[in-house]
Amino acid sequence: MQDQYPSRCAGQPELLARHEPVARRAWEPGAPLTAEQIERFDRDGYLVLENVFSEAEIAALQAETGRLLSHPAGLEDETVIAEPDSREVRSIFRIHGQSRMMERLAADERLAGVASYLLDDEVYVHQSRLNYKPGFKGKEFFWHSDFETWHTEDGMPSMRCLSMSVLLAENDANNGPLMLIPGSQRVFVSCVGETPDDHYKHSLRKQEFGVPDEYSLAELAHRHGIAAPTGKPGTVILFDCNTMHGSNGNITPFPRSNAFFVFNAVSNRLVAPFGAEKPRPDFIAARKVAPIRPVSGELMGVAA
Ligand code: 6CS
Ligand code: FE
Repeated sequence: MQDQYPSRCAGQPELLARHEPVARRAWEPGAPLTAEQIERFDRDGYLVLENVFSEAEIAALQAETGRLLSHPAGLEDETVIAEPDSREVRSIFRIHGQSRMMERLAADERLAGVASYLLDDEVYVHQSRLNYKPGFKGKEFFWHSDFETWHTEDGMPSMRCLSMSVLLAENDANNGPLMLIPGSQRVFVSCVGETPDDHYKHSLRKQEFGVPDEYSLAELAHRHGIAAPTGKPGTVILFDCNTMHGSNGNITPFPRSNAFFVFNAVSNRLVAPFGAEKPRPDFIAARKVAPIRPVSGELMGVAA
């Protein structure tokens, strides 16, 4: 398969044009989003949906998140990732495979149904994770395009994939909210520097390869600006696989915990990595495609 997005193979970074549309389906009656929301996602590469989940659903998700965080021993060891300079939990991966409530959340029509519409295909979970960004100790996530990693290290062929971040705590201007460069989804920033073996063992704690150069980042930020959407628990921020994003450290006492679900189009299933010797493990890049049948109704365990 010809590599349309070569990265980590040249001595110089390059800005390449995107080959695929962002929103793959225009509005039509019965769509889960308004025409304006679809246009905004297509233009900016991200969209903020407020009040997607009820207070009762969020309370149940927060309790489940607390349970997972307080009993990491019950989880697959490799899925629990510590902060780079402490034993504080930074992320727990494959939550949809380790928690029935997170499995149900991933299949919810308010998430998977919306992703399936925008990607105009059935979807499956490529990756899921809880990012905690604990108070005082939550470290930054440097700027990056998820697709650059998922293409280069996981073998994701094209840009037909998106992430959904379900806010489980207040994400405000102070505690390290997600920052995005609107419009950056239309440019592929190829990175310099070969992929180290077993790169994920380091990159999930602090990514240093597959990150864009400062000149390209400055170019994109000057061209498009930087947005840092905030919101209360129950808000969903969805963003295209190639939208440049990152987040600052959290030096406030207030954690910024979010549940992320990455929905990939079934037609875009992984092939061999485009820029790494061997594929990354299944807990961060699912190779078994399990198409989701979106589920409606309140999250399990919340119903009265
Ligand atoms: O490598 C990955 O798949 C993970 N790394 C980052 C910084 N974002 C996407 C994903 O969680
Ligand atoms: Fe990311």
